Amino acid sequence: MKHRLYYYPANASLAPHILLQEVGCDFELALVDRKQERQKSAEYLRLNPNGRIPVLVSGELVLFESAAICLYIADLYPEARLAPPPRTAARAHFYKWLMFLTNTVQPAYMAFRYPEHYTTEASQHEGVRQAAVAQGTRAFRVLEDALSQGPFLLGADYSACDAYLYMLVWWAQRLAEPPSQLPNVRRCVQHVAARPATRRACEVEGIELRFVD
Ligand SMILES: N[C@@H](CCC(=O)N[C@@H](CS)C(=O)NCC(=O)O)C(=O)O
Repeated sequence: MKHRLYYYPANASLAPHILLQEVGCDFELALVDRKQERQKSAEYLRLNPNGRIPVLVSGELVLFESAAICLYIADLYPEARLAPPPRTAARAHFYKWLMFLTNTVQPAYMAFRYPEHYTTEASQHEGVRQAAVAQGTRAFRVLEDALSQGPFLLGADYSACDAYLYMLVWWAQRLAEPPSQLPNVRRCVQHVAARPATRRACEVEGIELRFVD
């Protein structure tokens, strides 16, 4: 089955893109030009009524939410071992980390990056930003501890969670004290950056392959 990933460079499409590269399946990328606000076009809103990137189209299936797309790819290509087998403790931890990344870390970053979405008062933007940074810092401390054995979130085995973490840490380079300064987080994203699939995804998107050293 051929997949089509609607993307914009370095957006929330990056983690699903890395995973499509990992599994080596037949897929194509469709650029959603954010500069032209194409994510709000009637055509795109039919795919994702939220007007957000990414969307994956696989035959009849139209899927939004980056983490859901990652889970779908991991399940569709079990031979790529992007997730532990279902009904195991490792699989439960895999769910936990992916949900933590998408429910806690990603919204904190979004509040830092787009405080105007979290308050109607321009005078409160800085406060929203500071609270978001504090929340992100707490979350990354939890990840840093979890990565103490490492190098990946599930220990020795790479999984879709690590691609997701790579995307978030890539974004977070904008912070004054980015999480890539945390030694275990850095080791993890370095391992992800060293994977040919990550290199290809960054190359194709025309974005920097971060954390190569
Ligand atoms: N929870 C969604 C969030 C997606 C999201 O925020 N996408 C951003 C790009 S990183 C976007 O499309 N922003 C454009 C907009 O909001 O108009 C996901 O993970 O898929």
